[in-house]
Amino acid sequence: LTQDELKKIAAYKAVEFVESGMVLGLGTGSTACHAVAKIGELLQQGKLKNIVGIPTSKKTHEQAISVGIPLSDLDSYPVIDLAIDGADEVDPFLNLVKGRGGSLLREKMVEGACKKFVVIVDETKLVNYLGESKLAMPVEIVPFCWKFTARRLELMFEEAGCVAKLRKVSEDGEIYVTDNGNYIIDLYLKKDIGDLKVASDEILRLAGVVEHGMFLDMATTLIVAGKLGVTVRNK
Ligand code: DER
Repeated sequence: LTQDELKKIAAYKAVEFVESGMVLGLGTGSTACHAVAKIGELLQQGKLKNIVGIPTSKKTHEQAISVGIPLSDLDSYPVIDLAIDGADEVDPFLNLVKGRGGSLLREKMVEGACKKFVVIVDETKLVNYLGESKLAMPVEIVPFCWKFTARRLELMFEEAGCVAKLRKVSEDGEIYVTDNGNYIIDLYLKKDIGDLKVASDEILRLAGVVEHGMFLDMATTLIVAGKLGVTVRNK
């Protein structure tokens, strides 16, 4: 089974939790897009009815429209029944790293408004602690004096050997701009970031920071698709 097939298996399993009449948070990324497609298919077949989707990115907004999912937003639906989204890393306590696809702010807003947040991953996303993959820990910041903010973030996690990089669209140097008109600083840590809640609060206290990609104590259910099959685990 390819990684994409595993992502599809996890996504389809999560869609089994969807009931007619639900308001759904629609995630962003290569795993969540399978769930969005499946929901559209079930609506089209009449197996699901009266669904309202709350997209977590412009990209998901477009995909949802293309598959016929009626859409609305948090202003109209401040409480959401169920969100389905992927993750970049999942630790044993269902803490997540998200945002390597650039949508962390709207994802965190939508998923923070949900009664149930189902995370769908292939087994490669499982880690012993957040940051273990040594890949990017994204932080969305305002563009104003981004170098200042990047440097402050780097110094904040100096002991963990932190290097802060401004996310670019491509090597040619065009700066990546989020759906919200902000920049993303990717933090690369050589060592464990320590207490996640402490790190989270410290990052959010820095003026210029909008939000970060650690989703702590938010997920309620984890669906993992692996070589041995698919597992569902509630927090
Ligand atoms: O960027 C994001 O937040 C995505 O949801 C990411 O966490 C998972 O993306 P993937 O399903 O393409 O790996």
